[in-house]
Amino acid sequence: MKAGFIAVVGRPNVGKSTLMNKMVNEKVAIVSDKAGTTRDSIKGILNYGENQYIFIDTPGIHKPKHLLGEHMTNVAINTLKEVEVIVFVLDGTQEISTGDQFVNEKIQEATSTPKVIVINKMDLLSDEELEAKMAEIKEKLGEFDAVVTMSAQYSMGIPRLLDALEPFLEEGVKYYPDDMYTDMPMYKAITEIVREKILLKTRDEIPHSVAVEIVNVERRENGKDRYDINIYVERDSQKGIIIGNKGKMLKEVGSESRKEIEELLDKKIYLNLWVKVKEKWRKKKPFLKEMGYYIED
Ligand SMILES: Nc1nc2c(ncn2[C@@H]2O[C@H](COP(=O)(O)OP(=O)(O)O)[C@@H](O)[C@H]2O)c(=O)[nH]1
Ligand SMILES: [Mg+2]
Repeated sequence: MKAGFIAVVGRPNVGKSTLMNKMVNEKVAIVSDKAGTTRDSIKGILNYGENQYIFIDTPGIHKPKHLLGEHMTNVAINTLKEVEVIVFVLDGTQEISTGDQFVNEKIQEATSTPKVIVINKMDLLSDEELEAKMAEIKEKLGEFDAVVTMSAQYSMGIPRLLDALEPFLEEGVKYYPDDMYTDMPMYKAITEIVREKILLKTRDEIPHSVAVEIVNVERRENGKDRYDINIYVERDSQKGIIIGNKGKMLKEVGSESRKEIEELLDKKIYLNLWVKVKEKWRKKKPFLKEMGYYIED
């Protein structure tokens, strides 16, 4: 019996959350094509044979531009200190960038922690391109304890990654019960579902400007529970976009979210969504704290 914590890090959009979800075979983290989708570190737990792998999905590491970004990069970097092994994810379709090198600098600071590199999105790469990527890694990033090629999206390379991580797990421990696949609280899972539906339907600044909060839950003995959820944006124009023409967008977000929340809770609910403007909330400490985003160092 072995177990261990595994930090999944990389720059935004390389496929970290997809990878963690596929490793644990559950939808734990939300995924979209927008950088900055993951704002907190989220654990996904896999029991495999006798062993327990605890993956920690993290926000993308990048040079922060506002308090929320600072929180996100801090969350990722702090995670590095508490793990048995680091998985550094690269998007194999893109040249190794200064963004990847910035991540590499941060993980190299955890000198004694083993590091495995994942070349993700191999579904889009030829064998020659993979070979070239290996050489580019050696040249630009240095040596790693293992290099694994994967397609998280198409579940290719999962056993390879599990095998590569196994030597770094700790003997004789287990941290979570067998039926637990995440430590994310239910209220967080619910707000993340709503945020994902919005991210999938919007673009430009809007995905980054959205925060979601449950403001009231009414339990009803003989009927559906009622959830009131606030969606915060930074400007009136963004509010208009999320509500949509005659409320169409908000209605879609509502019905898609409700279905997924009902699956999660295994019961029917009423879902009421309200869109509110909170100017520049990403720069305001008290609001970030209220939303659970801000951490003191
Ligand atoms: N083609 C391809 N796309 C992927 C793969 N893994 C992730 N993606 C896509 O890349 C985007 C970013 O994924 P996400 O997991 O949110 O990245 P994160 O920001 O690193 O957590 C999404 O649109 C995913 O569907 C992969 O193996 N192949
Ligand atoms: Mg993510």
